[in-house]
Amino acid sequence: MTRMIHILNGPNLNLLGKRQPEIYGHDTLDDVATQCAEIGREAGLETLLRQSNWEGQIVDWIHEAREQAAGIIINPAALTHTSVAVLDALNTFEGPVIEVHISQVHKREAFRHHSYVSLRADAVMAGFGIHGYSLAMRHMAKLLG
Ligand code: CA2
Repeated sequence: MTRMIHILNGPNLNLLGKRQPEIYGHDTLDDVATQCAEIGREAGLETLLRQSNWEGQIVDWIHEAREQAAGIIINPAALTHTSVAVLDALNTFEGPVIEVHISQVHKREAFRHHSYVSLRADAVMAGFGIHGYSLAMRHMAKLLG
């Protein structure tokens, strides 16, 4: 059976490629989905990419991943820095979790330097642009063997 990777994206990431290209680049979330699916195919992994502006929806999708996914790649966006609820949900997931940030958050405002999600993440990518998702997929394939 093909193993499934859920790629979850938080608030405002629907605007990727449409606003602030100087920070987040020109590629869209659809481009991310295409690239991750391609890497997944090579590695025998299926991918499902989702985005929501709602914290509770992200929590519900993490619960869904408990039943359906072998691993989670998550860019929680601003929820990274605020959400104990997302952290608590991730703590109930048993497989590998990789946190991705498109921008180099440690070069930005101080409030972006702390991540609740990093308390659970097995690996963290920051500052690789959307390539960070591809790198996370490759690392996920390695972790899952
Ligand atoms: O660098 C990242 O990936 C972030 O997770 C992006 C979040 C930010 O709050 C985090 O500190 C770092 C913001 C997502 C907003 O996405 C946009 C994309 C394009 C245009 C406007 C917003």
